[in-house]
This record gives sequence, structure tokens and C-alpha cells, in this order.
Amino acid sequence: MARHLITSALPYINGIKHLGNMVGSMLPADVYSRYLRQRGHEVLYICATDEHGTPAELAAKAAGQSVEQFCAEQHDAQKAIYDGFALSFDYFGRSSSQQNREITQEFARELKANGFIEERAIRQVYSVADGRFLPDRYIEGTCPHCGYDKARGDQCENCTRLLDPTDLINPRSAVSGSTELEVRETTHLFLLQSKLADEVEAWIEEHGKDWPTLASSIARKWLTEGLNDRAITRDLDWGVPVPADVWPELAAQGKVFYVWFDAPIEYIGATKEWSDADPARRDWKSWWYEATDVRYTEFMAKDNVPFHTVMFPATQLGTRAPWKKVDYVKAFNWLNYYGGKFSTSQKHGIFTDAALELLPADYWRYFLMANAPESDDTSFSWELFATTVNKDLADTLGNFVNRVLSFSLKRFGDTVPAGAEPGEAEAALGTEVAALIAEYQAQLDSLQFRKAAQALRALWSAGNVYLETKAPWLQIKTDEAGAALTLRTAMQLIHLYGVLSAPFIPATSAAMRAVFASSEAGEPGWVSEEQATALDFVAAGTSFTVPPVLFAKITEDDLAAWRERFGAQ
Ligand code: B3M
Ligand code: ZN
Repeated sequence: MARHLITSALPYINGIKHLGNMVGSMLPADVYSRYLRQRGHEVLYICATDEHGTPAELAAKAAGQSVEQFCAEQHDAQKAIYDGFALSFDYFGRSSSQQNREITQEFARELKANGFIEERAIRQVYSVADGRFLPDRYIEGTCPHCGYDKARGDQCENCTRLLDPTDLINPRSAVSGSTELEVRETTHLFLLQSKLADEVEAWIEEHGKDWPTLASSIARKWLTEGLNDRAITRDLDWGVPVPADVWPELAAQGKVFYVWFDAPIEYIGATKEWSDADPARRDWKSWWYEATDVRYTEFMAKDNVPFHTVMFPATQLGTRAPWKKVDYVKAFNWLNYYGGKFSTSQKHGIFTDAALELLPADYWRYFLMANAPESDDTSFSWELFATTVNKDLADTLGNFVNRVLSFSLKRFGDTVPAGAEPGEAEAALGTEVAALIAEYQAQLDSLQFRKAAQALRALWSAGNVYLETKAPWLQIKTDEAGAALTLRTAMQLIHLYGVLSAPFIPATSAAMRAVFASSEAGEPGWVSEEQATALDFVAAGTSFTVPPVLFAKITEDDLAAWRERFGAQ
């Protein structure tokens, strides 16, 4: 059995993430990790905050904090929210860690030794007032094409044309507004990706075959456009310093690596943070170096695909060392919010902290995965959210559980009733349930989350259909043993739902399992086909409790208030 290494694209440190970030990288990785663990696999699920780069520096400045302080606080704030969403990271690290610094520097040394890094002098815009070089996007001015006066040095947001900072009319610093800009020469390290292009292409040919089209098509598009050499250092105060043993001059000038150079390496760095935290853990290298028994799956939104399928593999290949490379890239489209992208900079959409203030994580987890932007962009709307919650979670699942248990309690007391032996209806239900579980597993095995959520919902529905057909509230009038059998069978389903729903709705699943005094605490395992068909998990006589309503319905008043608060039009 393979060991599974799973990573979510690293959330950037400059603020609380929105639901689009959640559904595009972290949440699906968590569902998949939970599923594999339940199936008995060894899983290492790694994530971290991505902390370097200009946006972090500027956000810290805006907050009036040192960048170290800002990142430490924001890391903890994000971590608390991810705990709230029940994300089951084995480790949530920080790209500013000592471990990442060391591994990143080692990568650079190896790339240099193999002839894939070279120094080049380039001309860049320097802001005298800010005392720093400005990345293209931090130079603002008037677009020469459309006259928009807040065009960025890399692109005009208004007419979408790509720009060079020198194209801008009346250029100024986006940091301070100063127009005292000069073009100065500065030396940077360049990763000679052009020399690695053929190898990367061959690697994608071989390994990208099984990736979903979204990932492989983006990777191929980048290769066709040509793999150019890239500057991998910056003139910033905050970042992984260039190692002084190899580049003493550049180190003395305070050059640091570009954030996209060290961010993917942090997948490895965070694994080392994880193993350093407890000597009983497996060595980090066993996951990453000559790790032939590891299957590595990455989760990310589509804009991150080029870095993960082309640039990072190029970096890894260039070291000439047997680093573990990605086996499967699960990429997501955008989740939209009323006609626009969810956006951090525009504060458009629902942010993860606000979501948890409204409702517990399971509501969001289920909704987001059932509507994940897998084959296309999808749109969040409060109406769709309310319908999904009310129909699937409150009616189909929650109501089933409460109805069965309350009725049984009233008529047969607080233990699972014995009643008649299972008959044809129960046999048919067992067969149907086993088939639906097979479907659910197949979808999860192939990382088709919407279809997996559909299969899960079909399992919940099967219970409702069984209950409606047998109608124990009528049976009880003429056939008490038959009614007891129906309720006992429905209780088997409650336990089963508590096991199978856990990847999607872990807290509610634990509550469903805890209904029965016999169930074991802790993370559940899985069920075999025989167990599913037999529907015999909880013995007659086991005591049970009726849990509080599992999912509250969303009302028209809730909807109106949320639409108003979050600006929904
Ligand atoms: N931090 C995602 C972003 O900020 C970026 C992912 C890094 S994964 C190595 O868009
Ligand atoms: Zn323009």
C-alpha cells in the first residue's frame, strides 16, 4: 500500500482567506486525506503559510507592525480558522521557518553547481523616497492605451493589456505615491529554465498523462509558450537570504529569494518542521527523497498550476537529486460571488472567519464540496447555499436521524429495538447501500468531489426512501415487531452515515456515531462490502441518545440578513 503525501497550495500570509481559497486547495485536500486515513492508508497532509514577498511586507507596514510580528500573528489567526474548519493537517508550517531557509539555500547551491543558476545584471525601477526597488505591480501610472490612471506596471486592470513599467505615463510608487523614480542596475540570480525545458517537457509527457485536463492543459500551454529563464532573487528585506558561501557579494547586498522560489520548497520544509517537532515521527526525507513508495497529490486553484507543474518540477529536476515530484495535480476553477471572483484585495465575497461566525464548519464543508468548481467555475449564491443546506443536510440527513431516534425512543425506549428478522426490504436496502458505497469510493478514489458528494447524498436518500416505504409509524399499529425491525435497520444507517460522511462533515459524523453507546471513540475506519450489505453494525439492546438537531434550517430572515451584510447582488 502506498503512503500518501498530500499538500494544499500554501495560503498567502497577507490576510484571512475567503471561501474561494478554501474550496480551491485546503478543503478538498482535507476531505481526501480524511478519506484515505479512514481506508487505512498512511497519510501525511502538509500545509503552511506562504510568508515572503512584497505583499507581506506592505501588509505588515499597513498594520504598523514588523513583518516578523505580522506574519507570526497572521499565521496563528489563519491556523485558528483552519482548526475551526476541522482541517486535519498533520502539520501547518511557515515558509519563513529555519527548515525552509536551509532547504531552499541547499536547492540553490545544487542548482548552481549543476549550471542552472547564473548572475545577470538587470535594470529595475528604484523608488528613492521608499528606498527600495519596486516590483512592476507596485508602480502605478496612466495606461498609454486606455488612459486609466491607476494602471499597474505589469498590467492595466481596466483594458487588461500587459504593460512594462516604462510604458506608464506619469509613473509613481504604489507604496508611497512618490514620483521620484529612477532606473537602476541591480544583479540577480536567474534560474536557467530554458536549459531545463526539454526535460520538463519529457517529465510532463510521462507523468501528466493521468492528471485532470485542467492541470495538464495549463502545463502544456506554458511549455508551448516557452520556458524562459527567470529571476529568482529580489532586493527585499524579508525572505530567504541568498547563501553567502556561494554568492558572498549578493548576500552582502541583502538579496533574498523570490517568494515563488521558496514557497513550493516549503512543502518539504514544513515536512521537516513536522518531523523535527517530534523525534518519534518518520524522517522528513523518507517522504521526499528517493521516496518511491510515496504517492504525492497536490491541490490548488488553476492560477497556481504553472508554478506546480512546470517551475517547481524544473527546480527539482535541476538539482539532479531524487526529490519526490508530484504524481497527481488536482486543480480547481474559480468560485464566483455574484458575478465577480471572490477577491481578497477587493474584499468581495465571504471570508472564512465570517463564515464560521454564521454557521458551524460542516455546513460550509458540505456546501463547498458539493458545489466545488471542478469542471467549471461555479457561483456562490445565498439561495443555492440555503437550498443545499435545507434539502440535503437538514431534511435528507438531519431529519432522518432525529425522526428515527425520537420515534423509537417514544415507542420502544432508549435501546435499539430487536423486533423481527430482516426480510426482503432489508436485503434490497443492503444491496443498494453497498452499490452506492462502491460508487462513493470510486468517486473519492478519482478525486471527483462533486460526484462523491452526490453519491453520499444518494446514500442518505436511500434511508429516507426505505423509511417512507416501511412507514414504521403505520406499521406500529398492526405489526410492532415489523416496526422495530424498520427502526433498528434505520439505526444501522445512522451509524453507517456517521462513518461514511466523516470526510465531508466530520463533526456531525462524530455526533451520529456517538448516538450509540457501543461506538468507539476516535476516528472511524471504513466499511467492507459485506458489512454494508449485512447492515449489522449496532446490536439490538444497545442504548442510544437522541442528539440535538444536526442541521438547523436557513430561514428567509437569515437569507435577507446575510445578503444585506455580504452585499449580494
Ligand atoms: N501562496 C497562492 C497565492 O497566494 C500561493 C501558493 C503557493 S503554493 C507553493 O495565490
Ligand atoms: Zn488600459
